[in-house]
Amino acid sequence: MKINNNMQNFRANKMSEIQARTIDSKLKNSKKVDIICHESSDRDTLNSALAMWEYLNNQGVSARVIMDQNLNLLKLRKTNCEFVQSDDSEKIGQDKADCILCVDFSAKDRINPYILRRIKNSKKLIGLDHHKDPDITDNFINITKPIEDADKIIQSKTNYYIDSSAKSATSVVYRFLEALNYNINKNTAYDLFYGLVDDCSKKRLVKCDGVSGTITPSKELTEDKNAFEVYTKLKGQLSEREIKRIAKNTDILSSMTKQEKAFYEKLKQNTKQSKNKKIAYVEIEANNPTWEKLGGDNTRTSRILNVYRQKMLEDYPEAKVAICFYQAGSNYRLSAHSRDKNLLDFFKYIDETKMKGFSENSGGHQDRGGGKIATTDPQSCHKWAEEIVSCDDFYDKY
Ligand SMILES: [Mn+2]
Repeated sequence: MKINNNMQNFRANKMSEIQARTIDSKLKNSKKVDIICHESSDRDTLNSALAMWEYLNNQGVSARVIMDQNLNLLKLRKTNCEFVQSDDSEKIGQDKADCILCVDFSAKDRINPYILRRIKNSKKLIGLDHHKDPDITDNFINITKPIEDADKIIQSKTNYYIDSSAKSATSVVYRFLEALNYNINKNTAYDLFYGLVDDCSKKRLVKCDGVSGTITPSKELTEDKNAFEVYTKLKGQLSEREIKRIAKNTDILSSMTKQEKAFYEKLKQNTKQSKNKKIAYVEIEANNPTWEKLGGDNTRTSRILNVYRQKMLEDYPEAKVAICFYQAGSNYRLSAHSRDKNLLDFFKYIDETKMKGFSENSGGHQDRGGGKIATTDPQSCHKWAEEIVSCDDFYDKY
C-alpha cells in the first residue's frame, strides 16, 4: 500500500525519491559544499549551481559556487550567493569544503587541473549532470532513456546522478527538487528555465526571438514527454516579462553591439572550407585584437560563435562539420558542430590517424563539442588548426 502511494506521488518524476534523498542527506550532513561549474561556465551550469546554492542556503547548509566566467557579463539576478573564480586557488584553498557538488559536467577535461585535484581528493563527491562522459568517478548512474512509467523509475542510490536523456543540467536539478517535494520559488524557476532554454537553443531544440520576446520549442522537444514536462512546468511559473528577458538574452543576434556585429561579419568573410569541403571553419588567430577587445572567450562571444557554427552548416551545404578556432585564456581551442551526430567519432579519428592524444583534450556530445591545446603561440595554433582540418578525409565516407 505504501509503495503504491509513493508511486502516485512520484508519477512522471524521473528521479526517484530514494535517489533524491540519498544525495540530499549527504549534502545536508556537510559543513560546507563547494558547487563546481564547468570551465567557460554557461547558463546551464551556473543556473544549476545557483539553484542548488539557494536550496542549500534555505536548508542552512553553507555553500559557494566555483565558476569560470566574467560575472559582469552574466547579468545574474540579485543574489547573496558567493561566487569564486576557478583559477583563484588562494581563495578556494583557504576554505576547505568537505563536500563537492559538480553540476553539468562529469568529464575531467571540463575543469582546470587545480579543481580536478580537489575533486579527486574530496571525501564526498556528488554530481547532477546530463552528459554521457562519466570520467570523474566510478560511483555513478547514467539514465540514458526517458522513463514515462512511474513504476519504472530507477530506484538508484548513487552520489553521482546523470540523466543523459535530460535536455539540461537545470532539468536534472528540477527533478531532484521535485522528488524532494521542495517548493520551487519563482526565482529558482526562472534560473532553471533560463538554463534549459540556453542549452536547448544550442541544440536547436528551441528558437528564441529576441525581438518579439518569444521562445518556441521544436517538435523534437515537444515530443519528448519528460523534457517537455519540465519545460512546461517551469515556463508556467514565469511572467511574460521574464520570458521576454530570457528570449532576448538567448537570441544573441538580436542584441549584438556594433562591435559584435562587425566581428560577426568578419567571421563570414574569413570562413574557409577544407580540401574536400566537408569541413567549414574559421580561425580567429591567437592574440587577435578584436577578439581581445570583445573580452576573449566569454559567455557572449562563445554564444556568438555557437550561432555562427549553426549558420555555417546552413551556408555550406556540403559541410559535415563547422569549426571555430579561437583563444581561450592560455589555451587555443576549437568548438565544433556536426551535422550528422558523429563528432566524437571524428575526434577519435583525428587521435588515431594524425594527432595522438588529441581526444584526451577533447570531448562533448555527438553533435557538438570541442578541444584545446595549451599554447597561444600564433604559429603553433595555426599549425594545430590546419592539422585538424586536414583530417577531413574522415568525412569522405559520409
Ligand atoms: Mn548543460
